[in-house]
Amino acid sequence: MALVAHISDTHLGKRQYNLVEREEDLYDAFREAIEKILEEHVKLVIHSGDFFENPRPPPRALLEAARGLKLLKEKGIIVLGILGDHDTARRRGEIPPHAILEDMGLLRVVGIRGNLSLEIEVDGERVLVAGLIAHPARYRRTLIERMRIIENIAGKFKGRKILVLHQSIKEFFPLSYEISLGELPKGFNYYAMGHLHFRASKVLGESLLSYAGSTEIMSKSEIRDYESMGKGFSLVDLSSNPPSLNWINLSSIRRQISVEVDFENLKTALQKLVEEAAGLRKKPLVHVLVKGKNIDRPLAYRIIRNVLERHTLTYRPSFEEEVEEEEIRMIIGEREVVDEMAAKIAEKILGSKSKAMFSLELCDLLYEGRLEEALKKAVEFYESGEWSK
Ligand SMILES: [Mn+2]
Repeated sequence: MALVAHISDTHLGKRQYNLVEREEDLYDAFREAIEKILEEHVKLVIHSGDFFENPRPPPRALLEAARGLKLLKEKGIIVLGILGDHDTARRRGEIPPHAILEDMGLLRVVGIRGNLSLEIEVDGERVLVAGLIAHPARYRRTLIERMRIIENIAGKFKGRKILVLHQSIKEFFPLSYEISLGELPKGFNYYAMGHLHFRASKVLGESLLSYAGSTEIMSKSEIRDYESMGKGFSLVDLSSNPPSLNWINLSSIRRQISVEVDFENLKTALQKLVEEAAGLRKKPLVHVLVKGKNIDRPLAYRIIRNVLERHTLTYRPSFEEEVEEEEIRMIIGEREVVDEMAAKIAEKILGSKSKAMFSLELCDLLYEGRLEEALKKAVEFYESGEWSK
């Protein structure tokens, strides 16, 4: 067996910004990925979790999944998957959507019901695929225990071995993680990772680890990575040590453009953006951060709407008010002065005294780790109706 397609975080059923077009975009990306997988003559497809956005996906998402997987099955391609944090059933007695696909013979799930591994035959060769359901950080100890069990299973198996996980690894995402590289079970040829939405890979001696990344831009924070790395799935050749990796890009992905513009240049900057985006297959989604002093927001909204409305799927404006230099210098002073200045600045940015007071009190409470009180305060503020003023 040589080629394996590794796909992840397809999030079918997700509807970004509650736009039906964005739900469609994710189906488009999935369909294109299936088409491209078929072109590559792979025999095995690994899905490393978050197949669906939610454990109760809309029927449309299930239909898209079933149709895609059926095309693979017709070509004799085996599909194996694990559950991610998004599509794991959360209530007792509830089954994950994957169970339907499994029942139809379209997908085999590892990492649930005590099935931590599966031996399959690919091109006349025995292959071990082990995997675990996504474990949140609070179940780290269970995760580590289960990874040790998997390491034992792998130790007894002669042949190619793949481990599938849906976790964040410290070395790839130090901001939030459940495990570090050194804690992974040893002995696998390929570590097929899901959960982090960016593409990443690392050679570990004779083995290869890679995050396939998400198939579409699921949030604003993924734009930069998409621009530099593209998005799609991974093609892994297991015949060498370490295995080799090829990123396959999808072309159906909707561009998202994130710009920072000075209020004075708003119109010209947006016009230029529209010109540059004219050749795109799908209308882009634009995030605009308007910066400046005393921004005339109604005017800014008008300019943004006039220039972008017809040329974008949607636009997401946000504002950043510049703080006077004098005000910044004063902040480095007495506590009372600081509080007073902070209140002034917050009022300027948020547009009302009550919102400013609320935000500062909230900051204080959170800073001191008083989460319960902060939550109570937030609920009170929400219920008071002050937030919408
Ligand atoms: Mn995830």
